[in-house]
Amino acid sequence: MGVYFLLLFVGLCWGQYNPNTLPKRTSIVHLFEWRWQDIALECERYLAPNGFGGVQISPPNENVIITDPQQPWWERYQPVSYKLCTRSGNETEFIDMVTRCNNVGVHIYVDAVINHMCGANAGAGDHATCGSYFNAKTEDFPAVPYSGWDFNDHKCKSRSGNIEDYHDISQVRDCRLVSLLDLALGKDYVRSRIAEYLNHLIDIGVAGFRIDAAKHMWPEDVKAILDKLKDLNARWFPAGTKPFIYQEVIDLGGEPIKGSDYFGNGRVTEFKYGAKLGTVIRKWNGEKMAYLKNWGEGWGFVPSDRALVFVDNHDNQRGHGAGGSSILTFWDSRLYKMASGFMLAHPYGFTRVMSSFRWPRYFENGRDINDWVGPPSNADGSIKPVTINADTTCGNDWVCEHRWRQIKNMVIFRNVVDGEPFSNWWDNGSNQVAFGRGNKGFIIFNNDDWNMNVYVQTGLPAGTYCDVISGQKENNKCTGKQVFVSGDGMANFQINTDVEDPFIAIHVEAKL
Ligand code: QV4
Ligand code: CA
Repeated sequence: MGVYFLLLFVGLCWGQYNPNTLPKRTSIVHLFEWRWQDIALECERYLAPNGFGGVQISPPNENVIITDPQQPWWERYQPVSYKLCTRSGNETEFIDMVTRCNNVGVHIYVDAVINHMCGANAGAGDHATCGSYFNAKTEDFPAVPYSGWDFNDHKCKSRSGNIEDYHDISQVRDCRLVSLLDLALGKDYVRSRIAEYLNHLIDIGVAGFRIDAAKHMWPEDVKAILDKLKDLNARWFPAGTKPFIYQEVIDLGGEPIKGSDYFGNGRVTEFKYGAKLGTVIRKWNGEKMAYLKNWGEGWGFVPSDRALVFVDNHDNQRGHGAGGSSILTFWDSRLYKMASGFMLAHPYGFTRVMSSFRWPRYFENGRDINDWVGPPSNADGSIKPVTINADTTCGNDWVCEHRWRQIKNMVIFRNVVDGEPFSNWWDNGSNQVAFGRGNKGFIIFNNDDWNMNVYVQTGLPAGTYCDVISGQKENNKCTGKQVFVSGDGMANFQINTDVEDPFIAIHVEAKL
């Protein structure tokens, strides 16, 4: 009996840090701006068969419709109510997506925008994705309902009412982030409306939440909301399972608010990860891959089991949020695949793969003035479906990085090596590096400007392995390079600088 209670206790106390994916499914993908019906299809036809653990979806609650500029992607970060209708779909389609994805073992993680409502300048009327009336000026949101009493105006001490100084902890929490009406999360009434919204999603079957703009909420207010949440729906999750919580806290250092302030609630997004990895792979500021030997906490990141990591996200892939110009995105595809390969092979953190849409970037004075452009859409504003081409890529300007062979195969690699230690590190003192994961997998990079031809210890059993970067194992044949590992675990790797992808990855499930 004692063991049972111990397991229950362990389950209870660390529940919210546990991503709640099925065993050996170790990544989620952010299907940014996808429609619910397309996500349901992708779960069944692609994500489940390829071992993705879940999907982060765009905010599913009613948002303001902005016409200047024309329906920017960021209008979805301006709530009008907690009704489940947006350009991605209505409540029926949302329920269908969660049910179908859960039924194939791919879980749903909701982007929860709970720090604020719409911008102060969003006007009044029913220009919202569910047609609900609201009045930003009078802070009237009858579809929740919220009134002027439910916002932080009296608590904010800044001159403009907006956050003016990120070194003033109270301003960051109690004033408006770029004029977004700041909810009074200190009030039980507001906490209860938000908990009602999140519990409605839990009843439908979601597995957890990205807490948007967590830095702008007092950790104890977030905790008070989380304490009101139900356990996950027992139709798909073991009894007593807590929702997975990962909080968006941009902490690159230099501000009083730290990611660790939020550990009591769940994991946090580690933005240093993508910023530093981009700098190393671009070989900027004298950085080189040999320095990645102590990657993770050794680089000042939060503890691995409190980290949600990513190469880029929907903000910093377009110059919003944090990370600056070092962030690698699909626009830098060759380096992006290397960074994604490194992230997915390395044991640090829980990994999220970005899946984007293409937009007409247009730089003026070094800034992309089209950074606002929303998802591919029709003349009536409806979002275009995700079409799948014969070569498995996506059409209609959906980038589908998660379907790129190199990235999809590294998601599988991470599943195969799950639980195995970081091992057999090798480097040439410059930008040729390699490491293994126990006796299950091995990866090697050549990011130098000269060819590589080395013999290194892989830690793998003898045999012939298919490189899952240049190809994969199909019908017991390698469609790309082959690697021969000898009885002592040694293998020869040749990577010329002109190859499509200057890295090789092998694992025991891609062995002939
Ligand atoms: C502008 C001015 C304001 C002015 C206001 C009113 O900047 O100073 O007061 O007009 O005249 C959009 C516009 C922004 C506009 C604002 C309000 O871009 O120019 O303010 O609306 O009208 C996304 C976008 C924002 C966007 C916001 C709301 O990135 O540009 O603002 O949605 O539509 C910090 C936070 C971090 C945040 C990051 C972007 O610590 O939490 O900034 N990241 C999250 C999300 C992000 C989202 C929000 C938070 C807000 O990842 O996508 O912002 O929910 O680092
Ligand atoms: Ca706030």
